[in-house]
Amino acid sequence: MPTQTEHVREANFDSIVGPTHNYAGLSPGNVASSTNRGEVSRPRDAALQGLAKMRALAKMGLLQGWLPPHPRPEFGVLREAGFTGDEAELVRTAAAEAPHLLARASSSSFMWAANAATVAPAPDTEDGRLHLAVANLRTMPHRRIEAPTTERILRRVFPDESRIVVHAAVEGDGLTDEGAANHTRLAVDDGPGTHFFVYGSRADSDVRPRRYVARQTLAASRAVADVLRIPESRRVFAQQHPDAIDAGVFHNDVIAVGNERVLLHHELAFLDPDSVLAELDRNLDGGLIPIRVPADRVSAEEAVRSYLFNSQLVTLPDGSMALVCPGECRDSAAVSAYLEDLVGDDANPITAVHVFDLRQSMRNGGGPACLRLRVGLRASDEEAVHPGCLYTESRYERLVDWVERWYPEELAASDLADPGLLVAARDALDELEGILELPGLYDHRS
Ligand code: SUG
Repeated sequence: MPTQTEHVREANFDSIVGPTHNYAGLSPGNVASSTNRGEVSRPRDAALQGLAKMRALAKMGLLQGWLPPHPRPEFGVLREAGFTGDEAELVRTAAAEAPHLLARASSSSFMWAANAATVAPAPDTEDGRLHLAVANLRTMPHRRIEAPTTERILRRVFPDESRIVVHAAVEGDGLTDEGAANHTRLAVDDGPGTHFFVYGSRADSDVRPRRYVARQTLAASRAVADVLRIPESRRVFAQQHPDAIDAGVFHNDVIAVGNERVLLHHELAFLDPDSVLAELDRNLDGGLIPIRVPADRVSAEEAVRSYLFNSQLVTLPDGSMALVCPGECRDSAAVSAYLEDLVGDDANPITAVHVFDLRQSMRNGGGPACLRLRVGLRASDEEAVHPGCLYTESRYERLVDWVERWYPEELAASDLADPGLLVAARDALDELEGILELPGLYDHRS
């Protein structure tokens, strides 16, 4: 059996959706984003749906946190493109002359916290500290602007460098990294973690998708593993199946989800599933519980439509596991039938399914798992987290009230040029600094 290490409890940090959540169709290869391009969004519902999920998981006895939204629009995007003037003028001229740039600068895509960083809990790392590597998100122009703000936020949420280290995003040719969406920590009980990295392409191979872009490279996954100080022997790398990417699986977390020793995955998830699963099993000293979902039960297209694999797989306080699914899974006859069999099967520890309405996020290709960053904490690390970013019922109520007062009910693309939205978004964030006890967080706004 693997050696025992200190107990790691998983916390889920969900990002609070921003008031400019909208559907701009900015992510080719993400079917929902392209399909819903130009639709009117509902930012208030989006934020409340996210908060309701956080509350429900906290009530299940899980450790829950939240991350503050990024300020939007990101005026730097407009200034770099040559637009000038005060903020109201910037948005007005950008809306008239380059609406795609205004959409890029206004996106709430930081809300998918699984893409914020990759995380290695302290007992897994060479220096015994918890490490977070901010993702560079270089592939998509509207997402690559997130890294500096994500870094600033994470440094405030995890301020104690003696225990928790936040690293800037990796940089370099060919290093395109999407964070924890392509990473899974597996472990047998309190044994050491195995870090499983999934990439879409590698420089020395022509095997890559034909229709869409592969967002993560092997070189980036390796660089992230180095930054996180994960021992070589505890890293496993696997290539995503290019046909999956071409079916709309732009991140591994759209086709596989793992927790402890369980890896629930679609048969099309990996290019060479047999060798990947064998290597993971060896790394876990024979303890891996692989659950393979065959395409004749759930097709790759149905997996993308329902986001079955973008469920959160969590360990409940009694040691059993639950799957936290989006409502779209219930709407799918194939997925519902599969889930019923999964829960009824004693060969795996999954005993419950919880369903959430996350429609606003789902319409941009983000399910329950996208909305959260998993951070494995020892008891001593928990004390090192900024308390204002850990769930309490009273702070939850203040956040709901805050969203209800500040967030627009509906948002169309043309509304992004409204100076009233700018002012409201700014005032809202000023108030949020107080609620989360993060004074000065937004002082650096561009
Ligand atoms: O990067 N959608 C995000 C969804 C990210 C989901 N995250 C994980 N799978 N972990 C993306 O494609 C759409 C924005 C728009 O079209 O307006 C967007 O960015």
